[in-house]
Amino acid sequence: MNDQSKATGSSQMAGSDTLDRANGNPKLDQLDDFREDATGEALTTNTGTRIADNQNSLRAGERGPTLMEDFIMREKITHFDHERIPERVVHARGAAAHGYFEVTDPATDLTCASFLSEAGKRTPVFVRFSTVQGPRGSADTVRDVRGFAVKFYTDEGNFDLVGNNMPVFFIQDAIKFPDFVHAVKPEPHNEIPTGASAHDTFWDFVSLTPESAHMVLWTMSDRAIPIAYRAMQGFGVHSFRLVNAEGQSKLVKFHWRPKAGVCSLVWDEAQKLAGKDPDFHRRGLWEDIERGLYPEWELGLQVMDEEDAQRYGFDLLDPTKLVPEELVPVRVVGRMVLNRNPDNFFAETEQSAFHIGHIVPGIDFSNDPLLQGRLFSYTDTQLLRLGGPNFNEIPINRPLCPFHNNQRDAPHRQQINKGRAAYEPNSIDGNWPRETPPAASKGGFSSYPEPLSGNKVRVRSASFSDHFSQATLFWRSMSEAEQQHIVDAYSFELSKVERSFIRERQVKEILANIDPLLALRVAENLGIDLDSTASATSDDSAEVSPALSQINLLPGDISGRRVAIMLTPGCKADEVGSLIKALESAGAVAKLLAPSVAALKSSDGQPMQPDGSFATEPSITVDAVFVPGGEYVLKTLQGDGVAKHFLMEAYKHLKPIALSGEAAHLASALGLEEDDGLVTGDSFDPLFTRFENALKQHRIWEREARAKAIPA
Ligand code: HDE
Repeated sequence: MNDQSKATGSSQMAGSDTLDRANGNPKLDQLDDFREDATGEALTTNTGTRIADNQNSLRAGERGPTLMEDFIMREKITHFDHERIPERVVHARGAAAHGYFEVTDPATDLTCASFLSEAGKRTPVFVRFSTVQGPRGSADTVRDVRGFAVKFYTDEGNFDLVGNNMPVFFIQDAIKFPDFVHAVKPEPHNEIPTGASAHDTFWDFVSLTPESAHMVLWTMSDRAIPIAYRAMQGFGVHSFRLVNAEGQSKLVKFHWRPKAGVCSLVWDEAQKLAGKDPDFHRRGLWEDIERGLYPEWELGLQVMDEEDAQRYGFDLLDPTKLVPEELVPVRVVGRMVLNRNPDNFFAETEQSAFHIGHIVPGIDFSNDPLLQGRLFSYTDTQLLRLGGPNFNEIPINRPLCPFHNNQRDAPHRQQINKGRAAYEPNSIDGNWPRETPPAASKGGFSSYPEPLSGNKVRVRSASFSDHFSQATLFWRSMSEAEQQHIVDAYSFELSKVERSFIRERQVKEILANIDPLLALRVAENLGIDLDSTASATSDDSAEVSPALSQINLLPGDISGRRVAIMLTPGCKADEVGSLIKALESAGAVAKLLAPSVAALKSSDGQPMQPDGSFATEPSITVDAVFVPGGEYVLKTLQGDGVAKHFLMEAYKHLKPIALSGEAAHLASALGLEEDDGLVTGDSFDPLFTRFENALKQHRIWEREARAKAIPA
């Protein structure tokens, strides 16, 4: 039950027989199950002493000083004072959910990992999504990479696939990570900006670091402002290694493909949401799961032979490169469904500790130098954040399969280890727990015996030196609208950079190397003179990868889309009924909105209860708008500035809008030109079909140039 329905639930109960008359609270059997641990139980201290008074501290006289002796107050406040743990140094802002992974096509030819071995086999998962730059309390919708960390609780131990929603990274070597993070984080003198990369230190660093060009381009694209976690792809980024029962190894890239397709916000929406609903993504995830609209992804693998590591014109160990799907297709092996919200944010989401080094037999690492550095960092950071080496005993991190070893003690130890032999070999306890030799099935983990040789050096391989070809590929693969958004994003971000030499360096030394026209378009917006390249044109024969464009990644249905239904007094009850039914049967969410949350009377004289008002649920929180016909629809909406703004803003943000019956006049009254997405009509079925078709496209891109004239 979400907070909203909880609140409604209790207000409905007020004054009814369900009240416990003695104290005005709902009766025990009417309570939701959040406190099943303590419902009907006495309030006590942490050591179990029942508390008689939780309202007043112990005083010397009614108006006298508080006494040190008040162990109840001191215990309570001491615990409160220590409630926070250090937030994650990156990826601090996040939300998570439980679910399962199910094998659809076993990968036994590639790996002996048992969780990928049998069709239909299910493994519980916990998945945390995050932004990178902002602190715990920052907004969800900022321009940033999104973390996509999956913990598989397999029957052979935990496997953490700690990825992002973009397939490449900013740097090639872990030793540059602190520099990169210091540059992107809020600037140290004034801790500004929160949740944004539009500032001097970020652009200073990336303009001096050409290896970041490809990833920065991704972060200037629509991928950096996803509409929902459920609508993001996920990538393991590095090449990993899969090892089968015969000991054969392949390099592999992990892909998560969302069933909901890949869709984004528009920039104006993202910025407004950061203020009006900073919890937009976590709320969406939570509500979808509570509604039973479970987010779902396919897990895919791109499989490459090790001998081909440099065959593709780039190095498979270089994390600033992706493998185009046209070159190596993605083989789908399973699906992941998120179907349960956490019970407690802190205990689960905040205390979850992901680690790229949590792997199981059948999976192994490559020599990607970024991956290698991460193998050190993730345990190290938990020691500080979770206060010692026992963080894997915290319920959310604990494996579901048995685990035994001779590690003992340290802060916050949960297990009470029995016996005297905490060492191996031992003869006191029969030498248990013992090693398991590697074997085809249920064997112990053994590293792939990759032959290695070489001098001890600090060098970057020459095969890592092409920083621009794949950035060009990405740029060239975008649709016209996507390219325009990229130009707009660079122009916006660089306009916020105070130092002109940093802006110029980014345009002249980075963008010009990606594509001369990209550089030119951004330069024009910034007033930078690009004389030498002014006549430059893009190379139209350059390669493209259609799989990189979101336009090609739409789901083909409207499942999960949120549709605002603008109710007005006298609106046609039968039409609203048909609309809700049609949306629900397509898996979409109907949101009944009205001038206020007070019930209003529809055409049949019956009260209709809105879910929210135009002000509390602004158009930026929905994907499309439907205005049913009705006697007073024009009068009501035209006389309501918030409602007018709602419609105009939805139009500006390229959303499908249906104006039914009398409501059709709103188009001309508000100066909104009809197009494929602004549909009007008197008859419900054809109107809904046109509306649904427009919604399948998600946005009406052909409207974009025209919509610019509408005030933000
Ligand atoms: Fe991380 N990263 N990272 N990272 N990362 C952390 O671990 C680090 C990198 C990613 O939801 C930290 O527990 C280094 C790439 C995600 O809890 C820390 C390097 C990718 C999350 C850390 C990288 C990621 C983290 C901070 C360069 C995509 C959130 C708190 C060598 C493939 C996990 C923590 C969650 C979190 C270090 C680069 C993804 C400090 C040193 C590349 C999704 O350990």
